[in-house]
Amino acid sequence: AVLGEGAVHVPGWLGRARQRELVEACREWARGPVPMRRTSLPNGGVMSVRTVCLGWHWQPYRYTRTAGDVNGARVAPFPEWLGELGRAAVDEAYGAGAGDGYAPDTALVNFYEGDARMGMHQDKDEKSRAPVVSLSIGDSCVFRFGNTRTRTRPYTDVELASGDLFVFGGPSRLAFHGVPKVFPGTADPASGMRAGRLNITLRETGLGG
Ligand code: MD5
Ligand code: FE
Repeated sequence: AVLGEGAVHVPGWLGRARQRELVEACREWARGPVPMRRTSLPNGGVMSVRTVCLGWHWQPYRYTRTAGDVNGARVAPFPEWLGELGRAAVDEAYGAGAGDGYAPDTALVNFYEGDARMGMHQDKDEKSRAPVVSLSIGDSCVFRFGNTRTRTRPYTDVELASGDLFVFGGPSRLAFHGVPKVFPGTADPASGMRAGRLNITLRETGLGG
């Protein structure tokens, strides 16, 4: 389904075996070298979502190679197979060949447990305007897809379920968006998730090196 120019939702794109592989990989990444943690914000707040990064470490509001706000360690490398998955995702959303040249160099893995949510925001810390590939596993959620001007209406609420792919490119790349609600206990155990929601985003930082 196309929600806006460049915003394409592909329900059930990841098969269950692929979901389980990704969950297993995320479990490993969550252990380190930089452990998955709630990100502290400059205003003193703490995000309810837990995050671990690959390739580049996101901290509000920049990308670094080391996690100065966690334990100072260098983040785990971004694996080549995840780049391949990203190119396949862009092909799926935009058509064969569209993923050629897509070269994500960072992944943000978000884990939503309990009442974890994500407020409306824009992803604008990347210098590249290449698409963001979003993969959801585990509990279903309400994803709020907004507009590029304000964090309020108009927006469209979509339910994202385990295995869903969403690609945000073109004008939608800078749309406000958030996750106002996760539905606990909706994860299919065959996804590899016992509880909670996992979201993996692939991005190009545009930082090079
Ligand atoms: C999530 N993560 O479900 C979402 C999926 C984040 C974040 O928002 O920043 O970690 S990514 C959704 C996204 C990315 C880029 C643009 C747009 C949505 N968009 O224009 O709507 O944990
Ligand atoms: Fe975001």
